[in-house]
Amino acid sequence: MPIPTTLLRTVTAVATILALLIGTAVAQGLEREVTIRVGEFYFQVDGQEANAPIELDAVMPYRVTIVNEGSMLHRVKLGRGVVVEEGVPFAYHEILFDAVPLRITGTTAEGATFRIDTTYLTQLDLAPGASIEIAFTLPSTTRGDWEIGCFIPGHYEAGHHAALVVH
Ligand SMILES: [Cu+2]
Repeated sequence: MPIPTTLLRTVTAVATILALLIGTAVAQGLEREVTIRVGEFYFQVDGQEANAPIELDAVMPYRVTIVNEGSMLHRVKLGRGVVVEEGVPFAYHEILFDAVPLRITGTTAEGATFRIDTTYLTQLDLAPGASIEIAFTLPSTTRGDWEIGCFIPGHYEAGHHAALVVH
């Protein structure tokens, strides 16, 4: 017996509405967006104090935008265990974005755009006005205490670092 046309139309309409609802949920709910503003000498998420701990959840897709709104070059690293060379903080022993798939897109201070796909990121050099967006999902093994810091000579010592906690 053929399926009545009206029933078929109803089924199709319901399927279309479901597809639209699912599409909206994916677009709205999946990637969490966080903006970290950088300047002299702070990292700041909207609604938080400068250099307040930045909190992220593992196993959640993120799009983190890091913007240099200051007037100096900043060299941003995410990791833990500060390496000090000849009395100067130089880098982190352990790197947060090690073996983590990353999609990095950005705009240089001159307005040029770029995209890099990688699984390893040691540092971001951000000229004044530059903005970089990193899309990633941290694995559960990264849960714990980390740090975001700037390693332009003198900046880390001036307090240019903040705790970063992965839950
Ligand atoms: Cu800095």
